[in-house]
Amino acid sequence: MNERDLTADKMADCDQDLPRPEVDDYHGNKICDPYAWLEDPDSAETMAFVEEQNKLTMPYLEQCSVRAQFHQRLTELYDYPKYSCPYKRGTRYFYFHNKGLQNQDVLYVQDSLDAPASVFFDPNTLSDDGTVALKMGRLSEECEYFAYGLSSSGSDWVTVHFMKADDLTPLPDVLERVKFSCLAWTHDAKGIFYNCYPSQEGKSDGTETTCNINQKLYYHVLGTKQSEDILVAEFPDNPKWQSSVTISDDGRYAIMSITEGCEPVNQLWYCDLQQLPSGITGLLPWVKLVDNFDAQYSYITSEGTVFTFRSNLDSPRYCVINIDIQKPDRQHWTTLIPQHDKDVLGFVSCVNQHHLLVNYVHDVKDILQVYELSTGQVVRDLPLDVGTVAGVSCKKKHSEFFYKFTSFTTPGIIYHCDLSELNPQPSVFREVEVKGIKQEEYQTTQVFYPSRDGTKIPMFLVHAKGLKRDGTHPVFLYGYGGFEASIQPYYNVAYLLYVRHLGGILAVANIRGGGEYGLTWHKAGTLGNKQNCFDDFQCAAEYLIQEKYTTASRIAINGGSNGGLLVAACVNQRPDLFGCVVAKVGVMDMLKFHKFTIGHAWTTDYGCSDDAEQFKWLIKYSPLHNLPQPPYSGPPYPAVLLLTADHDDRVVPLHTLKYCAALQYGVGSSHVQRQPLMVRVDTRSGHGAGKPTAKAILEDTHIFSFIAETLGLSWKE
Ligand code: X97
Repeated sequence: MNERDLTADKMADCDQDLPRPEVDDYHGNKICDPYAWLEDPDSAETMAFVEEQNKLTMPYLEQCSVRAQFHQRLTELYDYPKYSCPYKRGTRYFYFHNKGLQNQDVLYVQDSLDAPASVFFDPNTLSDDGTVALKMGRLSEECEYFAYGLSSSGSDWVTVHFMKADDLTPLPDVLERVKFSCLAWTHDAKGIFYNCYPSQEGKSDGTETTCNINQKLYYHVLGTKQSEDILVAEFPDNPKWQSSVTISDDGRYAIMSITEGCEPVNQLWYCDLQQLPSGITGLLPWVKLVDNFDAQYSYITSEGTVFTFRSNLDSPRYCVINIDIQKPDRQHWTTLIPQHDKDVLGFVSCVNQHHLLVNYVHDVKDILQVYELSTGQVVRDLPLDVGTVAGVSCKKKHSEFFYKFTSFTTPGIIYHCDLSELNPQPSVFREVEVKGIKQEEYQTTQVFYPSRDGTKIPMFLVHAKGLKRDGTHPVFLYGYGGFEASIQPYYNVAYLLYVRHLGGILAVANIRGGGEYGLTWHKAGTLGNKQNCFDDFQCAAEYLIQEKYTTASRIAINGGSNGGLLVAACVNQRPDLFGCVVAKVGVMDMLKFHKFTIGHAWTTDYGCSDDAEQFKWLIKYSPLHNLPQPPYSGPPYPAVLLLTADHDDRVVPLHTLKYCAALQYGVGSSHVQRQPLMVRVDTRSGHGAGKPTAKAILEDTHIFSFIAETLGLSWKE
């Protein structure tokens, strides 16, 4: 197909009897956008569309044959106690805990690890339906104050509040218009650095689609009004820049990282707070240690003027470097821990004054070690089972630390270790059990399958022990493939329920675009290479069929956000390869995503249709622009369930709504299409973070009921 044909092919007929047909010109290519009217979330037409869709979808989901059993069993199994690692501030310990079915985790405090715990902050008291969530909680260095963000209905917008940490007295300070923000106390506890956006026209409750640009960095002095906050950094020439401040471990420096979009690169500016004669009073005299976007530098710790960073400078698998800010020229920078031959250096944290807690990722499984800060030499291994370190808590000035291990079949084991002991050994601090699920009945394996270009792709499989490869098993195939995010083993009772009661196999494909093997793996799935993600995912399905786990009609594919794009692009390319598609909060309009909220930040992974060459990449796979036009007579599409929510201001609902309309128009016209093509639009809900437990259980119930119904699965007691 030549380019002209390709474009002509995407020119949806504009003869549809719809209001305000829109045609856009991209570098001389006319692209019709017949459902552009769905971009206004508040128009009567959009509201009617959503209502009509839900009126079809919700009764369908509610009548699925396994729905009641799935909901009851999921509620039962989800009702197990969940804990975070405790962390020490001042002399006390803090940890999050959920008794089982509480909508939001509760923050507890205790005087010592074996003293009774009391509630420190309970978000469940803030709303009846659990839709107000705690986002970012920061105790000041000596534990005088607690600053915390609240977000409503799943929106990215945050309002910051404050309270005294000793007697829980609320303080009157309130910070509004906060989004994608740091929250960093100065060690004197006088105030806090945070980011916010200028006020905008119209509403800002997470249902708007307004572009987020010109974020600024402020210092708020406790006890003053937000209107008096001190602007400490702004970038009027670079509206897409976002900043974030960390205070050095010794409290002396404010270290500012500047990013543009989602690429793992940042500039690095710092300010010596001790050199400010009258404190923080205006734009800070920032010193630019790195003034370009060549690599990423994440602060780990500092000893005097020697700063230690995790970096990908000439190291796609990351390394640890030292920079003495008194000798800032690159020729003086030194490598403390060089990049590993194969494994990716994950997080690094300083503990016990002179140690580093170092994580490596080896074929998608975590490794944890203790290093000497002064030499960069390993001093001990912390043995782990096959899985993931789901959390660590430590502080430079404390000798003890905690880490939490999890896997597809382990809900969570928290270990405690004290490096001040003679021969420190980690011990199990807390282990939770899920009653009703026998871990030993399940088996997790990792396979490596070839993609279209021969690249070996890792994939985890979780299924009943002793499963026969007779090609009959339903599969739930999950992928993400972007933004250098690694999909490591994690615990999810809904998955185990699918395995146990629906006879399924969980398959998690670690496709390119993620960070599983570092920056090279990530870049191999971005920009002009994005098709690699779709090839990797389709090859996962083909491998599972070829190895006689399943057949195409029994494969359900699932992804959210960038993963929603993944599954939607894959079903357009291979409608015959899957039995069911569940796309959550997906990016579906690749020509316009950069125009809404924070979409512009994703051009680092996707490119942008404003650029002629990048337009050509995007038009080839954009889910919205590669749907069939009626009359469609190709292979029927699998069952499709799309999910979005009214307060999703990360990936605005219009992506899913426009895609849904075009899918129903194009594929729904086919005489051979029997499987449903539906959308579920939730209310008082967002992109996913902070979702109350009751909503999460209901959503998973609907997803798995839809899969069971459309793949023809029945409940096994
Ligand atoms: C975002 O869209 C996050 C948007 C805001 N944001 C950036 N850079 C981040 C950030 O633009 O939070 C960042 C954080 C983690 C990972 C990547 C970027 C940042 C801000 C301040 C300081 C440092 C970093 N994200 C993507 C998303 O939600 C994926 C990861 C975060 N998508 C939805 C991508 C496509 C669909």
